[in-house]
Amino acid sequence: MTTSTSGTDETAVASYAPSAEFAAQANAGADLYAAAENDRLGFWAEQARRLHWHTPFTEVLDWSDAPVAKWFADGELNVAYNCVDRHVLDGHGDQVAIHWEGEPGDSRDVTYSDLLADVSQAANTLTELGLASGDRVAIYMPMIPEAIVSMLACARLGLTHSVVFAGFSATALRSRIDDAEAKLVITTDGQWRRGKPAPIKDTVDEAVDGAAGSAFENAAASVEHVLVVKRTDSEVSWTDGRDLWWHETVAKASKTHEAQPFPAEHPLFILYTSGTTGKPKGIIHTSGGYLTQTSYTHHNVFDHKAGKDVYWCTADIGWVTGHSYIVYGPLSNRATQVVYEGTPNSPDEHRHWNVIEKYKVSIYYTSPTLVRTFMKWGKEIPEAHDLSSIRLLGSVGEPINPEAWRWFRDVVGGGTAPIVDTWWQTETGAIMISPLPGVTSTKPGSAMTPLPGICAKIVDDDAKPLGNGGNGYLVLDEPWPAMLRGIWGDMDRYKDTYWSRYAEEGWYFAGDGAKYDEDGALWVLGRVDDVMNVSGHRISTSEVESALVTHHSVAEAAVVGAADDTTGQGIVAFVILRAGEENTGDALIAELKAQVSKEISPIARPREISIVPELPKTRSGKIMRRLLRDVAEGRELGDVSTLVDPKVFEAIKKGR
Ligand code: 6R9
Repeated sequence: MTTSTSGTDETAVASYAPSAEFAAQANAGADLYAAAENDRLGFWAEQARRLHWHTPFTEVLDWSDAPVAKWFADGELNVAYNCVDRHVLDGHGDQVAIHWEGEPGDSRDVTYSDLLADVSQAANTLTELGLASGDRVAIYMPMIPEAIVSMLACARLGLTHSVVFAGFSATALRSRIDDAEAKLVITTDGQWRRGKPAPIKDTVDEAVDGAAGSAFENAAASVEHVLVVKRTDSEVSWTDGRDLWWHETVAKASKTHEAQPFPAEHPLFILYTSGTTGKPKGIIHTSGGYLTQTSYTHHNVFDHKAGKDVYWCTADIGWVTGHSYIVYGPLSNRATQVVYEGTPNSPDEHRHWNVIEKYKVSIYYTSPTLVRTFMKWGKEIPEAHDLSSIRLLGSVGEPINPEAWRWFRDVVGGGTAPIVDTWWQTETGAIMISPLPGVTSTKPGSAMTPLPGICAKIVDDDAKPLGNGGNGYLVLDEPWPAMLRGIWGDMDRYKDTYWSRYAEEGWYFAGDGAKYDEDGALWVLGRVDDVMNVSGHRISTSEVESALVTHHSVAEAAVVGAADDTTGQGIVAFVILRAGEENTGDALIAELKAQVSKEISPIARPREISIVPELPKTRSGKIMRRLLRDVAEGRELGDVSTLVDPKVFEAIKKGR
């Protein structure tokens, strides 16, 4: 329902109020903001009591060792017990935890009782292998239930997992194994990708063995065992004594295991951020605070109702979104969720909509880049399906342009589903800025407001807080339960990266630009290095991209600031056309430039626009603007190793 139009600048947009019907049944009401404001730490203590504590905490926050926080430090809990055992003990063992869809069309339902048996078996095996609390385990697996079981088995034993996205190279895997000194690697023989098995164990062998002349000459010193799930029945090479089959070990172990409590600050996982330069950063998360905030946000932001909703987060467990919103948040809330192994166009572009119809998915959480891909494929595809089960949509990963937001709501959400645009980071561990779906009137493209209990500010270079209309840097000015506790093995880098910019104030520097519009809604504008400066005007790449995709011919756009003698930076855009749209060359380019002038202002008019068939993306779906900047400035390309398909550049250069 469109209720109001506000403002006169480029963010002048209609806002969408929650329907009375949705608001009446929502988990979270406006009182949540008041409660958190009134007594922030008391509020978090109450949220922490969503969990089962073996030893209740008496202390909420200890910030005396800032910037390393301790939350609920004298409490003890077991994360896996909270995600599995207690639901079974509460009588919900027969509820489906995971509706798993394999890419080739096989499927499996895993109930909470099944999950408890599986996690217990894995925990017993890991114990037999000599692993003990505090040891690190690398997980390099496709999206199969055993990946989730492995994470939970580690959590159960106090082992710290490091999940490495299964699309990463042997070199990337090895550097993460070495950095964390992992004793065990859990993997599969292969994975299904677009109807074909692709090897995985081979990559693990290459990483763990090393070889003369490769990036790593010697075998990984820390790795004692490699545990292998059979998924594709592919031929693999085998190292006796080191390698073990899951079906010969885990599947034969005892199905009972008693979970022991661990202190709230026990490390739960390390997750390496896809750093584009330098050594990857191993972001450390701990147990009690992390589980509190993932559980709280999953319940309130997604309005999740245990036993009723069918939830689907389309992320991969190799990313933080998979950790927090496939594994820990949803399972702590006794969700029934879909886990899908493959790509969205396998066997065809109907796959997601078929899955939604099959399981009657009610909450669907995905990324703007996937929404834009669906737009490119055409709305006839989702329109051929009954998507009426969907009652809430979520977006994460980058700013969602208003055009994609409206398409998502209209075509996928039946014109009524609220959209939660959730801003957060690997470092924040859980959602920080987002609408509450029964409370907030949302504006397409804005993440709106910090959640109850979360404090954020937009400030300028001199730490001056900005008001409505202000455009500056996003900082988090109070500690939060799921915050990172450091960078593995490099606390100086932790302090330097996040806490040195506003050291005096003691604020966390998020690295994102943001602004408040005249109604006080918060717009995340993208990484600070994605904010261009043209003739002294700060213009965000995502704003120009949004303007471009409002043109009916454009499916997706990426914008970079390229060095310009006169204006400092000039705006260079790369656009992909929608299927069936004709490329009329100069005429179309002139139209697109005019469109941006009209939507934003003539100062945002791109200097150059290239029509290209693809955009370079990382495996997590982020556009690599750094590389586009290289193209725009006529430089040799930088490091392309994190790209899905390095060959896209041949096509991009032809388009120029
Ligand atoms: C969860 C995740 C973090 C960076 C973050 C920001 C961008 C994420 C966003 C968003 C605008 C949103 N980002 N969500 N920007 N609106 N709703 O994506 O973590 O991979 O660490 O990336 O992603 O730039 O700083 P991560």
